[in-house]
Amino acid sequence: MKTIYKDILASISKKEKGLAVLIDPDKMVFEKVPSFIEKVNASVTTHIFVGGSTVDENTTETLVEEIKKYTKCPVVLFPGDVTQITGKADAILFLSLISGRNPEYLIGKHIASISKLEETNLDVISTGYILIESGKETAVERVTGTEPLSRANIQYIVDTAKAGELLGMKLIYLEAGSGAKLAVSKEIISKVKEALNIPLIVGGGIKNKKQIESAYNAGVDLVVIGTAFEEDESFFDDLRSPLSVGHFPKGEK
Ligand code: 1GP
Repeated sequence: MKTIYKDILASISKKEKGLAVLIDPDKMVFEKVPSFIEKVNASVTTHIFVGGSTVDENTTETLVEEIKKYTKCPVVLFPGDVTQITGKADAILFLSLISGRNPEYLIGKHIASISKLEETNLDVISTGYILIESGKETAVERVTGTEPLSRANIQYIVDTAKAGELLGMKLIYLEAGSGAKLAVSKEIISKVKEALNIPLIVGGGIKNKKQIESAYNAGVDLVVIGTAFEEDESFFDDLRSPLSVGHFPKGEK
């Protein structure tokens, strides 16, 4: 069994921060994997997340195998669907969309995934996934048929995150949605962090170093970025030198 979650906790206890690059199997051109991963390796990236809202069956497994040839970074599945589960990765965010009221995304897909998951050695990380309003409709909203939480009602977001923790979830992920117009605000992050005793992940609409640092300063433990790297790989050049905070060490192969 891999120890990705334990490693995250150990890094947090040393006040280190994580940066995950999200690769969508639907958007990544297979031939570009070696050069893309070379940039990931030269940057402060600590994790590679793989997943998307709609992905063809088997594409994820082939992509994960290819990525693993070139990096020591742990590969964590961030699945939009049961078909994206593969034992070739190191861990999986076992996401329950606790901001929504669609039973399929709260528990249904989880039950459907068990036979597949039990064939793997993935580190299964129970994650409270909270979608937050971000200025326009996002794929998560469309695919799951759920409403995001209002940005203005911070106490409700805090209570949702805390309920996730008290239900035994090991991580909370505040999601503005891929390509979000507005990233999750500093105010929301700091209030949620204050209430939690488990690690906090934030993603959606984060496009530059300043936004990453601002999220860290507000209390995020791990930032997730996808679109900004898809649109411009030179963003990795800004992330070669250490940011204002230390980063988790990369994993061992
Ligand atoms: C989406 O949080 C991730 O699920 C990343 O979002 O693509 O906007 O970076 P971006």
